[in-house]
Amino acid sequence: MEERIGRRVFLRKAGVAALTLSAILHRTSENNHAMNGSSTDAPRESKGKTRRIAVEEHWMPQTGKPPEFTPSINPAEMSHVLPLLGNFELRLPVMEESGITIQVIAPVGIRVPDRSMAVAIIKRINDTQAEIIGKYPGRFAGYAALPTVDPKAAADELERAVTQLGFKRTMVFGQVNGEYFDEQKFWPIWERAEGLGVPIYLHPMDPPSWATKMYEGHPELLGPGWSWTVDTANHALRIIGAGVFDVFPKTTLILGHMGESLPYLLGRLDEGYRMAFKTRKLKKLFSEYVKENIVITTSGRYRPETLICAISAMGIERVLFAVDYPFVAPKDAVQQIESTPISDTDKEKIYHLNAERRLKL
Ligand code: GRE
Ligand code: ZN
Repeated sequence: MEERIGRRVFLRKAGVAALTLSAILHRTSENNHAMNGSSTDAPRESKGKTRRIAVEEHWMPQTGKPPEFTPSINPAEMSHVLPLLGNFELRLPVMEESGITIQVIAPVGIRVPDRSMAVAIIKRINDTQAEIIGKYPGRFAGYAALPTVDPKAAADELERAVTQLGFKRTMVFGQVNGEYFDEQKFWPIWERAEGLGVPIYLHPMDPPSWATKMYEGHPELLGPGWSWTVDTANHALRIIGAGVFDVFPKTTLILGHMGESLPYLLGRLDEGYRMAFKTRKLKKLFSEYVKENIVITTSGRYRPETLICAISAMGIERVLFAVDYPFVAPKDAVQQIESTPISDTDKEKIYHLNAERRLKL
């Protein structure tokens, strides 16, 4: 209820935001242009023809205060995107502009470390997300948020979200209180996800405070560019190394940001594992788990050569389109795919066919 009132007030205030929307997006494109030297024109020729399903898109309940989800990001740097997180009226025309049919959404950075509050907060967020999705038929689908700090309750909330709210997938935001999901205490989540047949999207977030020692004196390495990638890739490798996919072989892990660089490392990971152990305890090679239990998405800003590597390493069936809205502008994300020399058939797989199958859309 509070959220609904909050959103209405926010929408009224968004009259101002609407005026600045094109300035906001223009600025985002300009930044991208400066960084990549890529063209920012939307690819008009394929607009309207291809279904485009973007699978790592964010929203945030409007609390009236700036989100505190990550101390590694300067809120001032994010001031042009943060107002977009809670506003669904503004995002529809932006989706339209880039031919994005459906956004699969998750609340950004939801990791509640306090066990006594987590279940109630997460349930409310999932219910609010279901309400939002219900308001815009056919335009949004959702990931279940989970109170990961309480694994048994998280498994139950996953089941509730899948069976009652229709979220046939979940997104979790990294370690909680310094504990990673390879640990046996979290296995009820893997077990339930496998039983329900739903994939788990492992989204980056800040590493635990003890891990930031290795970035000491280098705040420029914190956040999406590096420390999140390192933490998430390491987390995925811990999950493989712990044998989670041997015990729950039907689970699918989704990694954003081009697989958090794992597709680049396949041969090296197998070689390292061979050198580290005389006798292997895993049933398969690391590269086999990556290619059989992981699918990746194009969220974030990358170059065409990165996408080519990802497709070559993972196979075209395991690469899904994502924008990471509002942190990336949809037209830049589409441009990223359009400027990659791949066939139209492959683009169809990336834009929607793979997502329809993997995310049960
Ligand atoms: C993300 O969701 O991946 C993200 C954020 C904040 C900043 C950058 C970013 O949540 O990629
Ligand atoms: Zn994201």
